[in-house]
Amino acid sequence: MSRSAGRLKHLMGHLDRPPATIRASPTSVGLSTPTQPLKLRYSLDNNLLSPEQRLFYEENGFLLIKNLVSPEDIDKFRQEFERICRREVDIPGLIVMRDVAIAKSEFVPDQRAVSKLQDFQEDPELFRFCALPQILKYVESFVGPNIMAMHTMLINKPPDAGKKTSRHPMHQDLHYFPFRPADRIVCAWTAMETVNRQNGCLVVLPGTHTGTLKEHEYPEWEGGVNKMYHGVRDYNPDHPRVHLEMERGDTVFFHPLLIHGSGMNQTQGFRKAISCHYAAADCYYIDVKGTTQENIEQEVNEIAQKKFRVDGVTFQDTWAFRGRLVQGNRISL
Ligand SMILES: O=C(O)CCC(=O)C(=O)O
Repeated sequence: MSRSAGRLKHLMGHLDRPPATIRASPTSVGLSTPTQPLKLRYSLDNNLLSPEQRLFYEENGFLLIKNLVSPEDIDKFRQEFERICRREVDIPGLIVMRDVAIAKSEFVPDQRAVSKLQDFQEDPELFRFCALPQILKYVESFVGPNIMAMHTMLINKPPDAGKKTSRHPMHQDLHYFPFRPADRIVCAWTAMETVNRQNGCLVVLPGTHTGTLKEHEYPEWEGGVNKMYHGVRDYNPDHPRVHLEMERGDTVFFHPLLIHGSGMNQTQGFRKAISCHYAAADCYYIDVKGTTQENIEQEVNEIAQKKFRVDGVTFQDTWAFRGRLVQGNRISL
């Protein structure tokens, strides 16, 4: 441990009651070098994160942990995904999405037709990911001890069919969430195989989690855009980017305001990742009327109306319906 990190560790013994102020030194990766006193506002102390890791998350809005999920578990998640694609199981509430470039092609009952599974909270095998103790321990460092799994996805980024539709536009996940506070929400995203720039790894804009929620809309892409893939309307294109190249089992935790997306899959393989968004169980729902989130609220409500065939399902209802407690007590979500 560096001297400054040792000093920080000592100081952190006094943090987390009222937010404290410390002067931080640069982290080892040098993505951001604060010169101002830094408030530890984005992470909590549960004796897991080192001072360097805490500072890194505070400054950059993400934290990559190598080798967190075992190859055995990843294989099981992959097998379950394949069973779903072959339609051997029917999971209530599961949304199976297809890439725009292949959605209208002849139906192929295997993974080639599926670009993403959403809302697998009722699939006991896939949902095991959300409750893995080694993941929850990190999640607790960001959201606290009472944890809800709110949003689940298995992303199967297909080889790009030449229209660049396999890209995911730069966005902030908070755009999709009608609950707050943002700082008590975190995503865990685990690579299910090697992900790199060739197959479309995640790309993040470090430090953007300290900004506000921006306006999102469908990007005007010539080849089309996948459903629900809203992008940030304007962000600084010159902001430094970090491509998160990861190995199978590596997991990145990131803040819901962090601007991120993923590139085109230029390989012939399907790039797989599994993710869950967690929130503190005492987060509260907000009304998004009159905010930049109205467009996503409307889209989600239309989908919910078609799916459940009942009027009056609210944006908040759709989240309350899929949220599951994974640790501690269920409070307000
Ligand atoms: O896995 C990816 O390609 C990006 C996923 C993502 O950012 C999302 O679905 O919000």
